[in-house]
Amino acid sequence: MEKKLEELKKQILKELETAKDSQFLADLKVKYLGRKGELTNILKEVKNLAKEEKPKVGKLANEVKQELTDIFTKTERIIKQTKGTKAFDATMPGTKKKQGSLHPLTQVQYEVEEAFTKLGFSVYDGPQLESDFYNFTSLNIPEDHPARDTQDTFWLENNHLLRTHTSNLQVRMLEKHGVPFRGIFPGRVFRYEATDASHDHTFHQLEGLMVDKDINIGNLIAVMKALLSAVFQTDVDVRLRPGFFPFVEPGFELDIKCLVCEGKGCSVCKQSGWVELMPCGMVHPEVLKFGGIDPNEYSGFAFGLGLTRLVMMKYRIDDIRLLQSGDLRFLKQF
Ligand code: FA5
Repeated sequence: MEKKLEELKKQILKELETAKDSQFLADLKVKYLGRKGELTNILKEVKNLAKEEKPKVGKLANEVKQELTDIFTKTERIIKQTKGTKAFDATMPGTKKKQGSLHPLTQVQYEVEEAFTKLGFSVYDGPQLESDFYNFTSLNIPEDHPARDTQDTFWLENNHLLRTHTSNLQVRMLEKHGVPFRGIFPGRVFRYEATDASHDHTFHQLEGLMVDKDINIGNLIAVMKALLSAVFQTDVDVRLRPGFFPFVEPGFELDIKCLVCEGKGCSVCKQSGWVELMPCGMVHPEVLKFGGIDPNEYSGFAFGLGLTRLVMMKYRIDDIRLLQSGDLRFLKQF
């Protein structure tokens, strides 16, 4: 009987370890210590033992009962104290606080940066508040050139402005780093224009510039393709057509088939089925000269990716204004 008592005690203690709530504990108590409980039954058998065994076993049985009753009481108290809070278990993995997420623009910017870093490009930053010289003149857009009209912006009193494109960094980079040069410069740009589904007054571009000996259009197209497959991870329809920018010669417009409507026509692509994504071209000799580079020795390509438009295409966002709205219902989807 002593052995039986020891085994029963072990079993009860084991089951007590799993007790998480008062109801479970109460049921366990009835099962073992109740009127018809297993321990109570053993206690009842003591009276049938031989006379010389009775005192020893009876004492042990009462001790076990008392010990278990105390443990039940203690466990009940712990359960009540930790009610509503989880018992601390140092072996459990830590809990994570719900955090925000990166803005979709930042996510795509990082993807593009990674793709270009693999191609040997470095990532640079530069001023958003710019001089007339770097934003226009050094890009072969002198005062009174009609190309200025296509990029009206917010002017300050000292002939400075909020940059209209990331091309403002082309000459700055050549001046600072010289050649050979391979870099991208993502950032915010500003234009004084009416907004619609695909135009905002503040948006993001990502400029690319590569200048070295013997750079040609083949290099430019290879880099464009690498970029698009890194971002979309699948083939997308693009078209290349001639485009005019005073700082490239020849110049191209790279359009992407609108992924919001699959090319059928919508407000994002202005019913055309195509979205202007990435103008590009071979750097104009005048720009190289402004950067202190000899155009007879060096050539290069540049592109100005509309990063915000790229995000719209990637996530099929049908209104550009959502991206800067700060609306959490929109942002929580990314
Ligand atoms: C430029 O800004 C040139 N600096 C691009 C360039 C760089 C050409 C290097 C050649 C060599 P554009 O104004 O077209 O070009 O703008 C470039 C891209 O920015 C557009 O294709 C479009 O994707 C995006 N974009 C232009 N205006 C807006 C706008 N208001 N809202 C959102 N995206 C815009």
